[in-house]
Order: sequence, then C-alpha cells, then structure tokens
Amino acid sequence: MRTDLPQTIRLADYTPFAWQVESVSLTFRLAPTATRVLSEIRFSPREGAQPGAFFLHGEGLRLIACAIDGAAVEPTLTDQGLTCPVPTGPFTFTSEVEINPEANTSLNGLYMSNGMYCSQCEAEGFRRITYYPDRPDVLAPFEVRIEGEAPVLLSNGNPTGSGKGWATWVDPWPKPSYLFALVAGDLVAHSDRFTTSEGRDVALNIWVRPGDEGKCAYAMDALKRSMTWDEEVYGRAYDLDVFNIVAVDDFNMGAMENKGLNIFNSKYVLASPETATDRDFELIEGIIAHEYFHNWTGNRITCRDWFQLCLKEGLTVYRDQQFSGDMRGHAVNRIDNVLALRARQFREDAGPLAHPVRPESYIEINNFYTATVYEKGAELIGMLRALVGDEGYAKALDLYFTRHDGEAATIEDWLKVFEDATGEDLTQFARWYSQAGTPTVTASTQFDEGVFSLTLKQHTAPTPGQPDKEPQVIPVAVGLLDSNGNEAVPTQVLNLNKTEQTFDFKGFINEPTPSILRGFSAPVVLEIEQSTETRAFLLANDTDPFNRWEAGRQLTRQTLIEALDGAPPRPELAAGLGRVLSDESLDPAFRALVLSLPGIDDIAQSLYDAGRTPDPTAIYIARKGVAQSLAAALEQPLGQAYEAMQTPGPYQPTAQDAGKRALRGAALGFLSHLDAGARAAELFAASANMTETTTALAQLIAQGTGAAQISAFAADWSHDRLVMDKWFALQTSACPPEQAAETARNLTEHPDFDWKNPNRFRSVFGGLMANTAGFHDATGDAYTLLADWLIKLDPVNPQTTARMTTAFETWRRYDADRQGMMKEALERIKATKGLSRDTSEMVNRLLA
Ligand code: 0A1
Ligand code: ZN
Repeated sequence: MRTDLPQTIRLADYTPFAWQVESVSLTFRLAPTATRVLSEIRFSPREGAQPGAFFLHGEGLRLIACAIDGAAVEPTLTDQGLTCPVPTGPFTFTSEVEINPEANTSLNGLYMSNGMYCSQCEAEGFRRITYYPDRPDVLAPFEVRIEGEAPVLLSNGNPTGSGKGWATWVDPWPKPSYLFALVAGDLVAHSDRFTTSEGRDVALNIWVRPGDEGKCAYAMDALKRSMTWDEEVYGRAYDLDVFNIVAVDDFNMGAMENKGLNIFNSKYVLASPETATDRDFELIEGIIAHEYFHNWTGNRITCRDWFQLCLKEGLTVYRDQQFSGDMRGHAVNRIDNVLALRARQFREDAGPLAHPVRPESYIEINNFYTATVYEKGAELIGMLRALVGDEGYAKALDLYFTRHDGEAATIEDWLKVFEDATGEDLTQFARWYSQAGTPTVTASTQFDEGVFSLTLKQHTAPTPGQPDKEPQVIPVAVGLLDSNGNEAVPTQVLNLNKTEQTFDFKGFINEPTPSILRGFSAPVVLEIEQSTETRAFLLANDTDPFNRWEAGRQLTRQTLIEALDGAPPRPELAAGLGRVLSDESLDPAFRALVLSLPGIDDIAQSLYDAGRTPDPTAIYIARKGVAQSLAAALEQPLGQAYEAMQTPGPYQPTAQDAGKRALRGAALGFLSHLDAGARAAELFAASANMTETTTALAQLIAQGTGAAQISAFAADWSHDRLVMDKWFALQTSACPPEQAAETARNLTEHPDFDWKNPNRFRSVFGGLMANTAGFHDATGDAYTLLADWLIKLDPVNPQTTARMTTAFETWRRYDADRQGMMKEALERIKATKGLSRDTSEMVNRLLA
C-alpha cells in the first residue's frame, strides 16, 4: 500500500549521498517465486558530507534480516525503503530479502520471461531487488554470486568462477545500481572474439533461446564494427574481458546498457533475411551501437541524477547517429533522423507533454525517456559541434573523457569542457537545455544594389510552465545558389542569437537563391515564403542533399494542403519528383525519401500551426487523391523504377540493396493505386525476403484486398513471435481507416494476442496509433478501445501503459467532438482506482 501521495522530485533539491559505497557483494539464491538476495555493502562517511538519516531504497521486498557490522538491527520500514541508526565511521550493512520474480509483470527489477530470469534496473529497478542507495551518483564495484539450476548464470563484469548450480562475477569498474544486471536461463551463445586497440582479448557472446542462434550473425558483426568505430573515432576501447548481450522477449524498451551485460529486446538482436526487414537490420545495427557506446558515455561517465539523463542519452544517440551515417551514408541518414525528430519530438514539443531536454521536475522518471531527452538531446550536441567546429569538438570530448572518467557528471560539467577546450562562452547556449518548445525561425530576404540580405527572426511559443522564452543560439547553415544552380556562396554557419538579425552577402549581379538550414543545422521550424518555382528549383539543384529533399517535402506538403481545399496537384510537383525518380546519379534510398509523402499527422500539425482545425479523414482522402494523381502522371517512370530496382541474388542487408528495395517499395506504393494491388500480389507471391513480403502485404491491406495473403502469412509464420508481431502491426497500421478500430478489436481476440508481452501489445495498439485517420476516426471507437486496454494493462505493466497514453497527446488539435471523446478517454483512465504513478502523471499532464 502506498502511504503517501506521489511526490514531485526537483532538480533544485539535489543533495549528495552522505556515504561512499566502498564495495557491494551480492548472493542470489534463485527460485521463481521466492528468490533470496543476500547483500553485504561496505559504507564509509563521505568527506565533508553532512550525514543525515541513513536511508536505503527498497520496494516490494520481504526483509528477512539485516545487520550492521554483524549485529542485527530492526530498521524502520516504509513502502519506499528503510532507515536505521548507523555508526559514525565506516560500517558493513548486510541484509537478506525475498522477492518473487515470477509475479513481476512490470518487467522492472528481477522478473521472468519464458522461464528465464532477467533484470531491468534503469531507472529505479534495483530497489526492487535489494535495499540500496539506488541513485546514479553512488558508484561502487560489485561482486555477484548466483546460485540456481539454470545452465547459464550471468552478471556484470568478468566471470571469476563457476560450478554446477553456481557462478561468480566481479565487476571492477565502479558503477551505479541502475547498471546492475543478472540473467539466468537455458541459453545458447553465438560467440566471437575482439582484440582491442589496447591489446585486450575480449570474448563476445550473444545469448539467445535455443533455436535462435542462427539469427545472431548480423548483431555480432554490428557489435564488432561498433567497437572498432569507437576506438577509431573517439579513441575509446572496451575495458573488460567479456562482453555479453542477452536477447529477451519481454522487455519494455529497446535495450539496456548494463555494464558488460547488455540486455536487448529480442526484436533488436535476432535477424535473418527470411524474418527481418531492411529496417530491422538497420535498427539492430543502430541499437547494438547505441548500447555499446554507452560503455563510455553512460557507464564510465554516468549521470549525477536523473535530471541529467540527456548527458548520457543525447550524447549516445548523437554517437550512434554518426556511426550509422558512416556505415550507411550521411545524407539519407540525416533525412531519416530528421523525419523521426519531427514526427516524435516536434509533436511532443508542440503539446501538453513538452519539457526541456533537461527537465526540472518529475514524478516518475520513467516517463522522461522521451524523444526530447534522446533525439533533441542529440541535436544539441550536433549544434555544439557546428558552433565549435570539428577540432573543437574532438578536443572537448577528449577533455570530457579524461576529466570525468569514473564520475557522475552534470550538464554544467559537459558545457564546461567545451568552454575550457575551445574558449567559447556557452552561457546562452545552455538555454537549449532549460527551455522547452521548438523555436520557429522566420526568414525573409532582400536584394538591393548587389547586396543580398537575409533576415532571421526567432520565436518559441509558450510550453507548460514556460510562458516566456529567451532567444537561443541557433546555428543556421546557409548557402546561396546562382540561377544555374551553382554554388554562389558555399555553406556557412550563421550564428543567430538574437530575436532578429540581418546577414548581408555582397557582390552579386543577379539575385541568388538561398538554401537555408542546410543539413538541418538546428532543431527548429523554418518558415520562409517561397514560390513553387523556387522550391522546384531547389529540388532540382540544391547542392545540399538535405535541403534538396526538404524542398521536395515543402512542395508535397503544400500540394497536400491545397488538395484539401480541392485544388489539383501543381504540375511542378510531378515534374520535379519525376526528375528525381529517374536521376540515376542519385542514391536510390534518397530518391525513395523524396518520393515519400508527408504523413497525416504531419499535415494535421501544419494545419493546426496555420490556425486551422485538421480533419484526419479529409487529409487521408486528399492524400490518397494526390498519390493517385502522381501515380497517373508518373506511371511510366514508376513502372521502370519498379523493374530496375530489383535485387537479384541472395538477400543482403546492405544499405545499397536496402535503398533499391526502398525505392522499389515507394514505386509500388504509388502504382498500387492504379493496379488495385495486382503488382503487390505478385510480389507477395514471389518474395523470398521479409522486406518485400511486408511491403507487398501492407499495400494489399491498404487496398482492402489482402485477406488471402494475411491468412497465408499467418500460416507460414505462426511459430515465430517476432514475425507475428509484424503481422499484427501491419493490419492495424495499414488497413483503411474506417476499419482500424474493428481490426484492432478483432486482433485482441486472436489466440496469439499475448497482451502482457509489450511487443505484441505495441504491435496492435502502436499500429492503431500510427494509422492516424483510423485512430481519429469520427466514431471515436479507437479512442474507447485504446483507453479500455490501457486501463487493463496499467496494473500489469505501468511503464508501457504510461508511454502509450501519448496516443492522446495531440488531442487539443482537433474539433470539439474529437476533443471531447479523447478527453473523456483520458478522464476515464485518470479515474481508474489504483492507477499507477506512471500513468497518473501522464494523464494529468495530458489533461492539464
Ligand atoms: N538506457 C536505455 C534505455 C532504457 C531506459 C529505461 C529502461 O527501463 C525503464 C530500459 C531501457 C537506452 O538508452 O538504451
Ligand atoms: Zn541510451
């Protein structure tokens, strides 16, 4: 029972822990319903600290006994932990507790998945395992002994011994408790080795359930490439003798960077050409890299408190994006990242959940693993780099690693290394960490007597708790093109740091065309009045690939909005897209991105920003109409691309082949409007890889003609959980909007709908959320269905429930009827008796 109301935790209240933890020794006696955890923790008073009451976190633990220096103590227990009197000098605290992993459905702490023991401790799960100062600024070396029947018993660090029914591990690197991990089960390894630049011979293992060992090769290869890359690009080598990765089916997030023992959602490890798509391979590569890179940015240097989460996450996302760019091509990678940023982070920043990259308060920290902390956090690093240059960045990072290795650091520490390494004053830049909201940069131009003037204004709309914003430092990369499309002024970074500034470029005879915010040099919304001709000119000529794509995007967005008002697509659009489509000098992956139309959610936000009330159903219809007319105008080159982009021979998950398949898929998407899915049906029948199979199936489902293929797919793949997740997701995400809620409801009645498995739950309901017109269908059926299921899931898995309430974060955009129905759904969730702290914080913020 909770004895008090949920508390707000504030950055301003930070106080250090008054004791140092010298060492931790843990013994686990594993049993599914009654695991015993014995701990021995050596504490000593921290120099200069003011020892207050001694408090250890602990939740859901049955205390068997505890002692200080061997003498039994009777602590005061609350539902959050224990307090007891302690000696003034160093002392050893021992305890024995009992926990029930089998009953733990929250997947937080020690739990069971398919008979395997598995832990998840970030952010505050360790307190569900034993009594401990469960905060990231308490670092200690850990020794672990595991006793259990499972053949494989794993923990952090290096193995030091094992026998029948036991194993011991020592992790010499002091770490916070959120990086602790334990896995025990009947697992098999896909193994390899890696020799570091420092000459350390490291054993690499990917542990999976028997039968899955044939699906680990790609993840292993990605791991070795990540290790090499971090040595070459950041000078960071691995620091233990083993690196273990475990794949688990029941997991709330993507993966977790526990020291020396990364735990992964199996979806981001297991892959074969038959079962995984190009996108799966790309995600596996990126997430393997992300977790590995955390070893230095997160583990060796960790966060002082959870407000500093972006210190490890923003930087690690930035690093994994750099890596993916190096592996797969920077232009396409940047566009993909910006698409994701706009879809998730801009949406968050524009709604009731907007918060700064470094929030100042929270109720449940698990609700702050957000696109703002991660993706916008990464954008801030990219801007810092643009401001100090590549060399300054490298110097600052070297200083960061030497100065803070082994520490729990803050954003102030991070900015200070940049200031010390480069001499820059980053006082104003720091506002990016404390001000929420996406700045709008409005650009206008003037040409007068050979001088081209660019005026930039910045404005950030109010966000919850932040009515007024100060101007930020915005690096705006700009280039100027002459009338032949040649670079008249190559890219330079303008430093916009006032509300309004004008930048002059001199010496022109004819007025140049500006290409602004090249490479998306800052996470802002750029507003500029441009004619259709100018956009078409930039789409044809811009030398910056990001802005070339962006020009096409602006054209398609404008066309979609005009189509809503009944206007036919402008001919410039089909002509511009046709040229890109057939330009063989361009990367197919880039061409596919230029051809992809903005989604319904994107258009809805644009309309809302322009002061209109979006109707998702109308946008769906207009978008379909535009796609049809583009398909008709470009039928011939689309058909050609569809034929030319085949990838004969065995499937290869390379960026090159994936790009061809992406362009082929984009062409198929248009052509399906003309042939009622005939090509898609052919492709489905002939396909030997999951990318083409799912591309074809999605088209058939969207056309409403896929019943036979849906059944065939299920018959082929009912034995494979990850593939069946796709089967569930495709149906809810791709089906015609008026069928979405009904499709989702029917799927929840399917015998394989294991709703306690987060991947399966997210397949059905994440798919429904992604079907924007379906989710917002005027009946409100989807709102009701989702609310019903969130209410059901909350007591079982609060974290996943809370995350999925974001389906409603755009509710204020819509008309009164939809608003009323969404509000009612949220109110109903809010009124649920015993609602978790996680979900309750989210619905309160959504409704505020
Ligand atoms: N640190 C991990 C993500 C993660 C966060 C929280 C979790 O449980 C609440 C699990 C994983 C990462 O960035 O990969
Ligand atoms: Zn991370």
